[in-house]
Amino acid sequence: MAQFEEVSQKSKLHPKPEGLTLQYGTAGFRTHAKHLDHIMFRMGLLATLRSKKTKSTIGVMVTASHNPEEDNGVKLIDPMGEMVTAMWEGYATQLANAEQDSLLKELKDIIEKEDIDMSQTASVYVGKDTRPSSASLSQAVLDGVSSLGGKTHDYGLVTTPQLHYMVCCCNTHGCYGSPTVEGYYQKLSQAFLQLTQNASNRTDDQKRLLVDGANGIGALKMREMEPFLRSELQLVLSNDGSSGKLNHMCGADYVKVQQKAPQGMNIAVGERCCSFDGDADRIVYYYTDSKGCFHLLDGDKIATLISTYLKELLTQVLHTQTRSKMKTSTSDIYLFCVCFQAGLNLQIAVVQTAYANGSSTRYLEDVMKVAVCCTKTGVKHLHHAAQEYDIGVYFEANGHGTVLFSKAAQKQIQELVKDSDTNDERKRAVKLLESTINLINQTVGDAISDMLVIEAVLAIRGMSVQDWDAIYTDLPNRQLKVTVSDRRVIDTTDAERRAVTPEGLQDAIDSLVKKYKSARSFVRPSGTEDVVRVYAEADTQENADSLAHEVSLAVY
Ligand code: 16G
Ligand code: ZN
Repeated sequence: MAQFEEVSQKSKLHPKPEGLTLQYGTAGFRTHAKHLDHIMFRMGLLATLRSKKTKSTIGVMVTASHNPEEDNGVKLIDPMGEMVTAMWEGYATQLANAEQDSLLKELKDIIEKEDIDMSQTASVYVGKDTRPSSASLSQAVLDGVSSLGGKTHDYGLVTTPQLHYMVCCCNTHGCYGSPTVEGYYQKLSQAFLQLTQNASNRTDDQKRLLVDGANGIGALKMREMEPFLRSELQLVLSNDGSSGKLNHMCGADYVKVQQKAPQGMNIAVGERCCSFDGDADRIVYYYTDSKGCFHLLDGDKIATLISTYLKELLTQVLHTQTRSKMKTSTSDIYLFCVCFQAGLNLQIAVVQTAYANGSSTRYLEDVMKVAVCCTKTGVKHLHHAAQEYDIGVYFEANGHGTVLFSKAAQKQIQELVKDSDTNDERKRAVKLLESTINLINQTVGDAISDMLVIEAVLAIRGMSVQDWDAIYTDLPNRQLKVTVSDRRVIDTTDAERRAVTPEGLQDAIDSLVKKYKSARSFVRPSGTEDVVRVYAEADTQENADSLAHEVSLAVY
C-alpha cells in the first residue's frame, strides 16, 4: 500500500474537477488547456504502468497539434514509437474520468487486469510543444510518473515525431539511432546529404524552400537542424514563432482546409513552399502560378511522389540485374536470385483514407499499378494497415504520413548494399533505397523527415514543384462541418465511405451524388470535434460545393 501513498498525496495537487469527463480520442486527449492538469498527472501514472507492463520506455507527448493555442492535449507512445494500443486507450479514459476518491481503485483495477508486476522499474520520456500551457502540464505528467516511482527523461521542447523517434531508439538499444535531438538531426541530415549527392548541378533556386512553421515547435527545430544540412537545403522560415500566434492563419491545417497560402509569408510566383502543423507531424506543399492561382500538394500528392520514386528504384534494381544474368557466370546467377527478390517480391502499397482525392487513387491503381488500401481516418489505422506490406506508404490527405519498410524488406536491401559484386547502376539504386530508409521516420508521420524526403526525391528526379503537381489533377472538392444534436447517430462502414445509420441517409447521399459527374461524397462523425464532417468531390468546383451543401442538408 505504501507505494500508492505518494500517488494519493500528489494527486490532490492535480485535482479532477467533479463531473468533468473526457475521452481518449483519435489523437489522445484534447481540449482547452484549463481542463487538463489532472489528465496529465494521470497519464503520467498510466505511462508508468504501461512501462512496467511492457518492460520498455514509454513516451508522453503534451501537444494539441493544429488546434488553437489555448487548447492542449496528451498522447501516449508505445515502445516501438507507435500509438498506444486500443485497450490502453480505454484505460486512459477510465483513469481520466475517475473521481478523485476512486482514483486509486481504478489504478489498482488496471494493475490487476493487466497483471502488472509493480516491482518492475519504469521509464517514461516526456516532451512538449510550444504552447504557454505546455510547461506546467508536462510538469504534471512528470509528477505522475515520479509518484509511482518511475524514472523520467524530460526532453522539453520537441516535435511529436522527435519524441516517437526517441522512444523507438531507446527500446531498440540504439539500432534505430541515438535517442537525442542531435542524434535525430545527424541521422536525417546524413541520409539527406547522401541522397542529394545523386542530384547534380542543383541551382540555389532549386535548393530554396519556403517553410511556414505554424509559429510552433517545427520552426524552432528547423532552425536547430539547418546547420546540419550544409546549405544543400536553403530554408526561408516564416511564422517561426517570433511574433505570431500558434496555428493562427497559418500551418498545414489552415492551408489544407482553406486551400490558400498562410499569412505572414511572401511567396513569389512558382516558388516551392510548405507548411508544418503545430507539432510538426503534418506537412503540405503549395505554390501559386502566374495567374495567381493557388496549387496545393497535399498528402495524396506526397504519397504519389514517394511511392512512384520507390517503385522506380525497385524496378531499376530488377532491370539492371536482369542484364547481369545475361552474362551467365555462376555468381551472376546468384546475384540475380537475390535481386530478383528485391525487384519482384517487395510489394509496395499505398494506404489512404476516404478523404483521398479520387484522382490520386485512380492514378496509383491504373497508371502506377500500385496496390491501394483504404482505412478509417486516424494515423493508427493507416499505420497498422501499412505494416501489412513490404513497403507501406501511408498518407492522410491532410499531410500526415510516412513509409514503413518491413524487417524482411530492410534486410534484403541491406544485404544488397553489402554485396560488393554489383554493377554501378544497381548499386546506386540500392544505396538510394538504403539512404531513403534512413531518412524516413518510420515511427509516425514527421513533417521534417517528410520534407527532406520530398526535397531529395525532387532533386534526384530533377523535378520542379510544378512537374510534381502535374502528375495528376485533383478533382475539385469541398469539406464542410455540420453541427447536429448528437453526431453519434451516424455510424459508418467501408472505411467511413458509407453511412449505415440513420436509416435513409446513405440512400439520400447516393441519389444526390448521381446528379453530378465524377462525383463522390460521404459523411462521418468527427473523432476530435463535436461535428459531422461532409466531404464531396465532383468534376467542377461549383459542383463539388453544391453537392457538399446538399449532402449537409441531408444530414440534419
Ligand atoms: C487527428 C488524427 C488525424 C486525423 C484527424 C481527424 C492522429 C495523430 N491525428 O488529428 O490523423 O486526420 O484526427 O480528425 O491520429 P476528425 O476525426 O475530427 O476529422
Ligand atoms: Zn499534428
